Amino acid sequence: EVHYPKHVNVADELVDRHVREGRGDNVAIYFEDEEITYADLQERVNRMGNALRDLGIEAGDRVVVRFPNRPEAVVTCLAVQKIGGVALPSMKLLRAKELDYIINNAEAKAVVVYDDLVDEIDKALPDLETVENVIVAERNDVDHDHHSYDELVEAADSELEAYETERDDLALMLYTSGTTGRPKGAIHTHRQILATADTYARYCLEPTEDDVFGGNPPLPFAYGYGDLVTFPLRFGASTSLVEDASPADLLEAIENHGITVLCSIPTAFNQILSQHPDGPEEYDVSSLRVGMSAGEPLTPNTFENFEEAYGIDLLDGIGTTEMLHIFISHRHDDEEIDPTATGFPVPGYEAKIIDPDTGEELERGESGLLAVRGPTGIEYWDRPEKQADAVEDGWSIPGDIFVMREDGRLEYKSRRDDLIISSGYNIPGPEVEAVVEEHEAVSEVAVVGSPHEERGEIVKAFVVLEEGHEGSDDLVDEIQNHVKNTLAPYKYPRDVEFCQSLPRTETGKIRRTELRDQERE
Ligand code: 3SK
Repeated sequence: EVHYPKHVNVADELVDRHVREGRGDNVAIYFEDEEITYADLQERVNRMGNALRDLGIEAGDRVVVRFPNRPEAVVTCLAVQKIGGVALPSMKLLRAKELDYIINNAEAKAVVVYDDLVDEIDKALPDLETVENVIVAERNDVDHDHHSYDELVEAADSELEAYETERDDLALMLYTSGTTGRPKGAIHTHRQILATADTYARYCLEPTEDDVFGGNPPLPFAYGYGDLVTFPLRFGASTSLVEDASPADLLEAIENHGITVLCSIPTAFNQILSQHPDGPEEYDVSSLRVGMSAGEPLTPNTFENFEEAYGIDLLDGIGTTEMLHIFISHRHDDEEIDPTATGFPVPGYEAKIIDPDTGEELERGESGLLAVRGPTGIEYWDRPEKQADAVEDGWSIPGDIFVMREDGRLEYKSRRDDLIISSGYNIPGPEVEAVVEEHEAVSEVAVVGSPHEERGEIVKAFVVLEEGHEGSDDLVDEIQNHVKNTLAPYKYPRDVEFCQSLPRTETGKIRRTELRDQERE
């Protein structure tokens, strides 16, 4: 079990503590040609924290942070937390419609945004009920009429004492898509953020001050937040941030920043392998010591090919936004990693497999719902009905079907619900259906995940057309563009199949299971 004092502030633990203990000159963040030390980071966090306070942000207030993987994102999240607020990082691909729901649901007081991403905030702004201030980091000459990040920070004081937060005060809120299409706010405390580092990272990765964490998961994805903010800063190590990293950008960052812990998802590891089969000859990747993989299941094939080409083990693991980070994983010191399994419960967590209908614990070897218990757990913002389904007797139920093998290893089988997991993105089928249905040519639609070698699954739409319309490539393009323009583009159906009717149950519900099974045949 991991214990924390009653009063703890995650920003103080991740930044100030290192300065107090003499690590102020260590590099905290590598970004392009910049090296930001812990002392620099402390000053930037202090100035931003004071700037937010000067605008009236108080303890407990939610602040939206909307950036690509850049230092300002880390600085702003830590600044919000340092003054006792709750950082709400937003996925940069989200559109006004999605931002509108999330920001109003969280009742956020302010938005801090990169200028390239301000347009969707501007579109949503007339409907945002609680936002009092928008602060824009001006990096690309985008016109706006909000506060300037740089001007506020420059005018603010560089000294700031961390607010005396309690360990169970909220510090981070991350929205996750459910199958109903209405995103849910997963809430996390100062203690829980630290616990992800003090369980998974400490025991599975064994980091030291000399490590450099790097990769391409976006910071607003719980996986990226842990890998690229919490873990490196917890251990006085460094993080290498790369904005919109392509495989070549990642390889360059490994060479330039000396990345030791490479964090990504299977799709990206496969892209590195296919686009740079001779990567270790093109780039100096000798600094690498281990890889972390999550977001979707890692196949034995990818594990073996990466090991052969790059000489490191990819540690597969599974986490969720609600649990904040990985709770089942392989460990760096495993004598032999079995790539056909996801691994063992992370030290500090317990896992069991239960019957989905009765909740009874199942025998080893039987497949059922995974239930987990540990220092993090599922907790939603203002969604009591979802909360009741998600936690039973203190056990969180993430919604995945697993088998616990005789040796205690856990083997992933599938998702329980209709969530499509494509390239690490969670895409709720019903949300995409609702948007496809808006197209004038569409009469009915069902959206399911279809297996795909590189992406794990892709979004596939089965479409019944209105009378008088005919399926064509142009219509497929139109439907796809309509989804891309309405929702985050990664949600668009990469495959559209026109059909005469959809399979339905007696009560008229679409039998998505039948369509899913058909795709798997
Ligand atoms: O998808 C995962 O496996 C994951 C891992 C860590 C944190 C969050 C998520 C969704």
